[in-house]
Amino acid sequence: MNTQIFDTPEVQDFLRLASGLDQAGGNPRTKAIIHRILSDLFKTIEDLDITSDEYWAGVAYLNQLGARGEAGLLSPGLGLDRYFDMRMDAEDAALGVANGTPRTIEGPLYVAGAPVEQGFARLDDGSDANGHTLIMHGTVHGADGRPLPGATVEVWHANTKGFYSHFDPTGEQKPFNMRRTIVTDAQGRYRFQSIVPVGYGCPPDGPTQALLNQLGRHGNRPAHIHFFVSAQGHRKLTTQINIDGDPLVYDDFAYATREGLVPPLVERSDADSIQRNGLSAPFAEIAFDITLSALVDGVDNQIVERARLAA
Ligand code: MBD
Ligand code: FE
Repeated sequence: MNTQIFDTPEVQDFLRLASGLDQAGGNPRTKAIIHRILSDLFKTIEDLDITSDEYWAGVAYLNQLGARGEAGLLSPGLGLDRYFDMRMDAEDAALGVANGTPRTIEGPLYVAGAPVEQGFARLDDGSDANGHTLIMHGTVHGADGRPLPGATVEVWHANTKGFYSHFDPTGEQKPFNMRRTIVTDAQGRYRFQSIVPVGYGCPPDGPTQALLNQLGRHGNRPAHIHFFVSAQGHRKLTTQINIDGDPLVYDDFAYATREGLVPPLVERSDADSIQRNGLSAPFAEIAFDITLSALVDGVDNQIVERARLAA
């Protein structure tokens, strides 16, 4: 039987009561958001005739999600992070703001406080036995197209098991392995040596993967490298590049792949390239230039504040 009570004055009054709308204290914005979400949830329960058992399974699920620290992982998995990017893109389009390099989601695994290096950094500590050397480099350009000396390029990525330092369940990685902040040189260039990362997979026994299983979806990302790029007079860019050729480049559970963010990866095995990079074995090379967008009316109108680990 599908009980229909949502639209009664009794339920509508109850929603306002539960959301504190009849109280003088509290935060009006919180009240408005809770009133809307609670109303949508009540309506969903009625429309889909959600059972008590289903509801309490959901409550238990939220507790598991928090206990495992996976709320920030389910979020991109359900496309919410991508949705916020779509909204920022649309906001820019409406304002006539041009973006050079496309934004894409931050993800949950950034750590503040990485070592700062000038122009060049070695990201890996050489301990990943399966590591294939990667040389990545490019120029950071301003909104006017000119190179930007002194821009900061924060970069972070996974190892060959798809694990990030500070979040590695094996405990193998030292703090800030494969995390650096590189300051661009006088020509606006950044350059780093690291190893080619491998794609991330959600913890197979975790609540995010459990829900994805219910949706018939996988929980894997293609290999990728994250960036925050900041410079005077410009908006902070949050983006990633994918490793070209990864079979999941266009099948990312977190929906972060975008046109313009899959630069070619070139294998270099000639003696000259190896020597010029101070290496002793073949390596992969990625060239990737970055163009920032200008401040809007003198401010970064899209800066994102969120809880982030700092070490
Ligand atoms: C990641 O490495 C990541 O970038 C995202 C978005 C989600 C999970 C793991
Ligand atoms: Fe990532």
